[in-house]
Amino acid sequence: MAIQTINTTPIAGQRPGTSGLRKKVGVFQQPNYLENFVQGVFDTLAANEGGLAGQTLVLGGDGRYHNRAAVRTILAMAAANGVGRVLLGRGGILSTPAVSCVIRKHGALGGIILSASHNPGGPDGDFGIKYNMANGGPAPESVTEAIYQRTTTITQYRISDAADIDIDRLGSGQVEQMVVEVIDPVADYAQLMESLFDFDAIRKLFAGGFTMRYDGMSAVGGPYAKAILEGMLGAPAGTVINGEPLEDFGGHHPDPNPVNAAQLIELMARDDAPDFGAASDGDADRNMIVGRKFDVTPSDSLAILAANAQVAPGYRAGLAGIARSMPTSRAPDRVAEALGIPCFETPTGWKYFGSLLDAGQATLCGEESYGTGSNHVREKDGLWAVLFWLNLLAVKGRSVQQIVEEHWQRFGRNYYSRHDYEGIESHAANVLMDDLRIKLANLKGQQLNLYTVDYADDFEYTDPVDGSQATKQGIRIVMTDGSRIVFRLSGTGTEGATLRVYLERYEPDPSLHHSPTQQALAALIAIAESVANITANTGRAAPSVVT
Ligand code: VG1
Ligand code: CO
Repeated sequence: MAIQTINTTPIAGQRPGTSGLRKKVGVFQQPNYLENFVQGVFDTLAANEGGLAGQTLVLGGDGRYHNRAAVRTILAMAAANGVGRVLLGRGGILSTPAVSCVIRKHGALGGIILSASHNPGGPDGDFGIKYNMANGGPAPESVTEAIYQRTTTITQYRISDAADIDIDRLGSGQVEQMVVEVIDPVADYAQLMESLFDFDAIRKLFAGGFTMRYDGMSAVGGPYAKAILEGMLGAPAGTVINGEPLEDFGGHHPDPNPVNAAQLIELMARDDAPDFGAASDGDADRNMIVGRKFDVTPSDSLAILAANAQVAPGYRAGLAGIARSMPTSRAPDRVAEALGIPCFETPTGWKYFGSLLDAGQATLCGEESYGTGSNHVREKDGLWAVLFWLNLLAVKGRSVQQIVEEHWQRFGRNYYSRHDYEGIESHAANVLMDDLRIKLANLKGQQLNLYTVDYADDFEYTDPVDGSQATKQGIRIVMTDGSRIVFRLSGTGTEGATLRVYLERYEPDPSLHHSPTQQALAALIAIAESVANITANTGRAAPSVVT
């Protein structure tokens, strides 16, 4: 057993994106690729936190291909870098919200999450790594940037050559001087959920014959959903489908939206559909909520949970505020107004919610990308949202569709859709965005189709708590009636570029709440095409995914 110091040279392109460093598996399998990045993390921590001795780190991932190999490397490097203790999910498994929960509960310095989240897995799929801080949340840009800078000058990394420990058996082991505790991936998380929601009411709901399907998408959410829904809450066996995490997610795209979770959507569209459907993504931080023959948009879901938060014991004391990412619909803003609490608008990515949650200024947060969460952890949390809905359904005794439609009647409906143009050529995507930026100045006051432009800008954000700034966070064209079009390039993809076009229109009149979404947004869709020349710039006549 010896600690080796290995010479290395910087590898280009290790700057983390919206949520960590994500690349094709083959890129991560290159010699020194993972090692350089991990050493960058440890060097940054050593510099910022005054050493790693005696510190605890949490480690786990979504079980995708390369997860186990990466766990072995990181354990050997953590030991060589003097980390005191690692809490490792059994089999290298921990969902993203569970990592956040375990960091907070055990007072860890931070955690390393191995996941490319909603991106496909397998030998030809994607892999990813991300560092989370002591609050349980994603490292802020100042830290991810320091890690990246470190990878550009790295000359050596440290690694132990000690024999591998058994990561599949609960209990303590040791690598060099470092203790490794292999923990049950579900236990701490399940306990936290039980403290937030009315499990008795949900048990009664299931006991009364309420039916549900939870699609684990062959990703990490399955074991959590099985333990909590079928184990603790008495839902019948078979409630969780695709519940075994597979290294390639069974070949599926573990992104819970109506396009990728087609099996669940088809089931929920049948006459004999279950009462409730839900799905989570690769690392179980996203959620999709579906009623019988009825999809709930993520923005509406956030607004509805906020409006009804008092049904859940964990939120009975009320909400301090709501936070949503800028492209998320303004449905939650109307709820915040009615509740007399602030609604914060942040850039895309969960890392921007952390300071508001830490400061007690926001309680619930969400993104249009099927992400919902609260101050219980510092990540979005798929199963948490599903349990919140179950708690709501149990208390209200109404169907999903009734709850959503009653919400629209009270607050109005924000028709909302996102159009993704995936895998387009990077240069073309940048040209499109640059052209739009040039046009911005002249859009104000212009009449476009049925709308008049109120203002158009490139979203900038100053964090109200710590004053940190983010620029170029999405181009938005806002109409005088509050309708909006937002253009952004994705920061999580691994091939070419992905253009996201977000469309929103507010409709106060309940008699007009039942149009098909794309039809209700047709005029805005036409404006987006004409202002950004999407077809000419991308060579695509239509988006590849519409949600
Ligand atoms: C996407 C979503 C964003 C989300 C991010 C991470 O980012 O739009 O809302 O926070 O994925 O989610 P982008 O940059 O591709 O638009 V996850 O579940 O992949 O960690
Ligand atoms: Co995710």
